[in-house]
Amino acid sequence: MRIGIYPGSFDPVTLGHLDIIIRSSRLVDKLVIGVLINSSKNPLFTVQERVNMLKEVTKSMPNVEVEAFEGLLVDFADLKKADIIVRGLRAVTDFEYELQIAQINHKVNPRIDTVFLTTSVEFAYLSSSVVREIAMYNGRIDELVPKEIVDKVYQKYKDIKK
Ligand code: COD
Repeated sequence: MRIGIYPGSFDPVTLGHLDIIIRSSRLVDKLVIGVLINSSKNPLFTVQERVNMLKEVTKSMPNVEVEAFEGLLVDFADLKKADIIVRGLRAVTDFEYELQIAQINHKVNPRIDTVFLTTSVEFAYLSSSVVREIAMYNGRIDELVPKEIVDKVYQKYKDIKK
């Protein structure tokens, strides 16, 4: 069984992430989406909220699981018996950082390789931080995130401003 890990912050999940999830889930028998419990990044959504949103948008995908993780990605990949780490590439700026991380991860655990999927052009500009910034000022995000989570993002900012 070929198992892939798609790790990230997903704060929140975007249509760019979803595109990579759909495409990479076709390349493996099982895809585990690993949501980083990142204390240093001070995320907008709690890890449980990020996991729940991902579960909701992937509920029709039988070979996709969502789990939170902390610590080293390669250790989580090992725990899940994964063969590959999936990452998305948007631009050359992503490449430099991603190449270094992929090489470090391979050095730490040579059993695991990183596979890169290039972004679909319509999502090349898209990131969670762009979504957060637009939503913070009440701009439209319905073409940026899965429909199931649009209201959750607006609600989060309403709760913060209370
Ligand atoms: N189109 C295509 N791909 C996209 C798009 C888009 N529009 N937007 C994002 N992506 C891709 C990203 O390139 C990335 O591959 C993935 O989706 C997730 O993105 P983010 O931004 O949610 O997640 P990141 O990049 O913040 O995740 C970082 C990790 C959690 C993977 C990393 O911090 C990590 O592995 N941490 C654990 C500690 C560790 O092992 N570090 C490495 C050794 S130093």
